[in-house]
Amino acid sequence: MPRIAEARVIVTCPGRNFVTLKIVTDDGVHGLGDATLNGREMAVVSYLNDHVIPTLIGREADRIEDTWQYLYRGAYWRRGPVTMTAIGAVDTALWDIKAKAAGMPLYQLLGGRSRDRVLCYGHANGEDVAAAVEEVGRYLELGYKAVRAQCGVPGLTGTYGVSKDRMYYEPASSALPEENVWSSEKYLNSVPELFAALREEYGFTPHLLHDVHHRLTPIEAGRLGKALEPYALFWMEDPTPAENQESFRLIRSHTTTPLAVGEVFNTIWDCKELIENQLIDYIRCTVPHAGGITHLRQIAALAALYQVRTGCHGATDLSPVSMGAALHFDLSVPNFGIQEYMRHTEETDAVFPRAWRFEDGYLHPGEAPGHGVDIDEKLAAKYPYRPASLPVNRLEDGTLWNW
Ligand code: CS2
Ligand code: MG
Repeated sequence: MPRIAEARVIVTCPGRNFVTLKIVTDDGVHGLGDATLNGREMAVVSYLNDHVIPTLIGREADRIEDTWQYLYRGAYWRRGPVTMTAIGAVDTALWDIKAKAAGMPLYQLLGGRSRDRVLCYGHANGEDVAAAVEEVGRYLELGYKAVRAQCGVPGLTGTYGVSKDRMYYEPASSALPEENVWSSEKYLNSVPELFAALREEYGFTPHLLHDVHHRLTPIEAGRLGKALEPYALFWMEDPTPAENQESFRLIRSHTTTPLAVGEVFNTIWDCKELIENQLIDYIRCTVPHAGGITHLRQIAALAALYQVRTGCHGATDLSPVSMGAALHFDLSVPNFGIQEYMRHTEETDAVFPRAWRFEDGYLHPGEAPGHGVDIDEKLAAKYPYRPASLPVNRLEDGTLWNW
């Protein structure tokens, strides 16, 4: 019965911050979990070091479910992004260890593959419609079958999802939050134009997606969804802040554009109402922030009852370890929909050697035992932590808004 001999947190910043939990068993097998929570990295580090790691040492490494219950129920203070990210990291590392000990790629332990490869979407953006259309074309040339498109809003200096660096979008930059200016009125007028131009240029074969990033009111979201219907989006993401889940009834009653929500959720309880009332089409929770593989599988099982499919968040603030774990989940889960895929920088790829690969618009987790992602600790040590915050948003009159 292997026991946990060592667990430690590795913080590295090869271009952006990543927090990785490494667990080692007394028979020398190690597993990794991603514990990165963008802009709140050190809170998770402290939670792991102060409250989780001391309880792990000496535990049986193969009791994944019991460890999950111990960390969730046993904490008394349940849920929340910091706690659930820490639990997610432990869970991922333990699944990695179990699969390595079995000599199998993780997806085999999750029931084997339900498909041959994992459809993914990339991020294209541009300062205006013409630039965004061109950029989507570049993604299609790279082989992507699905592309998320965002473009600048006339009259606003910069907005979510639009970056000067076409290859790597990174919203968390300055140590203190940057302030952006937002106008839903200006935005609402510009988005349908973008998708009309994209369908005109590329036809209806490529899947197109769009992220509203929590900014609209329910009735505005209904209006946007309706305006986008002729362009047959794969999904419209996070149209409103989803704390008010009841409001999705109103959005739904106005549009058949599919809805995707969940990147800021951390447990099945956040998803339950939206899923059970069939108010969304895709659930976007992901491995590190929703309590790991163990909990994400429960969310997917609930979603499957209602024809809701998965669409795991995969922004650059999720490390290659997360992506590895997500791809094993994606390959195995029956109700998979799509996987978000944003490229990491070369520095990040060098710190995290990996088995997963991109090919012709699809991802594959590879056949290495475990989740197939490791960390080069020597290289990681060369990139010390740099404080970085996500921006905040204000309306043109100065009112604080959702970023
Ligand atoms: C996003 C993210 O990928 C997405 O859909 O909404 O870029 C999100 O802004 C970041 O993960 C925040 O850390
Ligand atoms: Mg999003």
